[in-house]
Amino acid sequence: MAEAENKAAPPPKCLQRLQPEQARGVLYLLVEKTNNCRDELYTDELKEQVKKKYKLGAKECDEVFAFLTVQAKKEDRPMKAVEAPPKNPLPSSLLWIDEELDLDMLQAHFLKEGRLEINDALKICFKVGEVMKKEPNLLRLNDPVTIAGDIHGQYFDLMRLFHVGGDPKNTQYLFLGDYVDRGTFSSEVIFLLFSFKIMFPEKIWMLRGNHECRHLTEYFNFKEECLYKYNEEVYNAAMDAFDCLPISAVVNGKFLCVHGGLSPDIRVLEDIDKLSRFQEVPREGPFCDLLWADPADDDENAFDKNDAYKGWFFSNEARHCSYKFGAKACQFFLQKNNLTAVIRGHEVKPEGYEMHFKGRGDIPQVFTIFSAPNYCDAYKNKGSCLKIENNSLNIRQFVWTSHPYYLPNFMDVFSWSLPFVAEKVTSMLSIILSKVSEKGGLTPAEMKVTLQTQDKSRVGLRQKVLAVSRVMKFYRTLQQEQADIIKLKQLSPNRKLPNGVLAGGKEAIQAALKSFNDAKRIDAESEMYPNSPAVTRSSTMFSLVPNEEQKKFLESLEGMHEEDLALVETPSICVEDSKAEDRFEREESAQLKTLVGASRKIVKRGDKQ
Ligand SMILES: [Mn+2]
Repeated sequence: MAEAENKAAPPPKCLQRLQPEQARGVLYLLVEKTNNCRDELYTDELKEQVKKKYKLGAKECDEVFAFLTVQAKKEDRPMKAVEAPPKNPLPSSLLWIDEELDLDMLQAHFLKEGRLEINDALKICFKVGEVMKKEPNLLRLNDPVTIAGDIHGQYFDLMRLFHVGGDPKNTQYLFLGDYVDRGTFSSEVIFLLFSFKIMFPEKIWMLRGNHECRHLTEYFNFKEECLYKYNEEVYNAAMDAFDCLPISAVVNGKFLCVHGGLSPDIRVLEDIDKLSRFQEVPREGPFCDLLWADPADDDENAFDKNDAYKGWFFSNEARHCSYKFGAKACQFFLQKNNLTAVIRGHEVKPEGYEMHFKGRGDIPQVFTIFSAPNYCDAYKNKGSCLKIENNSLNIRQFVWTSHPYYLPNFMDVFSWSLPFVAEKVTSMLSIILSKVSEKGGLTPAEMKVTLQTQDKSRVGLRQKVLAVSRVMKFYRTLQQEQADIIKLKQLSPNRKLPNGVLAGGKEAIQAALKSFNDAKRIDAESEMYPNSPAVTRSSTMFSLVPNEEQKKFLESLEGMHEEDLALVETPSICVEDSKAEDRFEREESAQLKTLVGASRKIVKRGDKQ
């Protein structure tokens, strides 16, 4: 019905008799009388009023009402420059052409914040699962390929990534996982990427991140988003699809790509193939390590004669889970498997990327690539992607894109406004109580006396006044700092403010949001394995590899000179900041939005550039 109303455009002839002001008069009369509730526009009483006032016949009056209803809908949008999201899900007939997905249509529909029919969402999850089930644990790919790190529900930044990294219809992409949680457009991200995967199964490759599991999506906001925008069935279907994601890839036989990092239980690449991956990500073990591990910091690699395992594997305190892997472990693994470097995501970096373990030869053994700029709307970091072509590595950085606003955790406006209401209520209570208390005439001195005389009712009242005014102050801070608190809450998966921030008052709240490092410090808890006691791992070298072999490797390192290391085949590395991309938002994004309803162009499976 809404569709039909939207299309009813031509103004009725009789309206031409009315002056524009008169027509507006009718509209305002209607809006005022019906308290802006459009469903009540057609009351007989109102019709009589309008007929009389503007001297219209019954049929003419019907026409005017129909026309003005449409006008009223347009008029009641306070920000007219901001287009309203599509009211209805994208019809299946527009999404599918036979069994092919219209990717342009889908991309544009999501840009407008549109949704899918439940059945189509389920169908996409099921189909992508079927495609990925056939893939091995370790994909073997060749360049050219664009590698992207964490996306975390930042659909609008994903559009910019496509712009910087190449059109996914004719560019090979490898995604390192963490598509969902934290951001508020995770469903759009996975439905679009899944659709690309279905249409280009040999061009779009997706690995599993630690967030692609039930445990984390329940703790963070992806499940909530699914329930808000779709339903539980869709959430479960997405989880089943996640269980099918492969967990690693090798590019050119030289670059190992995973979400997290190395595991002491994986000494050769073939070990990865042996894992059973069609399940929830385990709490520990090699499968967990690939998705959770982090490279050690430089100071953690320093030589320590008291610790034989320094630089190998040790407990990952920041994650409460898995290991940190050091430069020695990494170099041993790369050498043993004839690899050049590990490429992984999993950690936000100010520049969008980081090169680790440059060591003596200045050859990085590990690259971190993070593709969610201004992570959680708070980190102010850049995003990046890594292009591998002819054994040269090209890192392209990009900045963040503005996106439509959701309150944290899909909170509704009523919950959001509670601090305002609460402040008013407590201030009223405070006034009432203090009036009563004044009548009682208690000064602090009297209070002492009263305490001694055990006048419980008066003391009780006084204490209530004090308690209420404390609560009032608390609500006032909440209300005054609302905007910043909301931002901070965005960093919090469980609607709680980080510990101690509120007690620190306005200064603490603003300081927390000032820089990358502050955001990271406040957000540290979110990087841990949630709702579960920390698992501490004792330091170790590779398991299943004779200690002799690893010790020999250490000795060989001691004897090596910088020149020897420099001889190791090294790729050329180039970093590019995409500052010239500012046109993107104005032109391309606007162009994308006009695509809905435009002529439909389908790029067929297997099409080359
Ligand atoms: Mn991660």
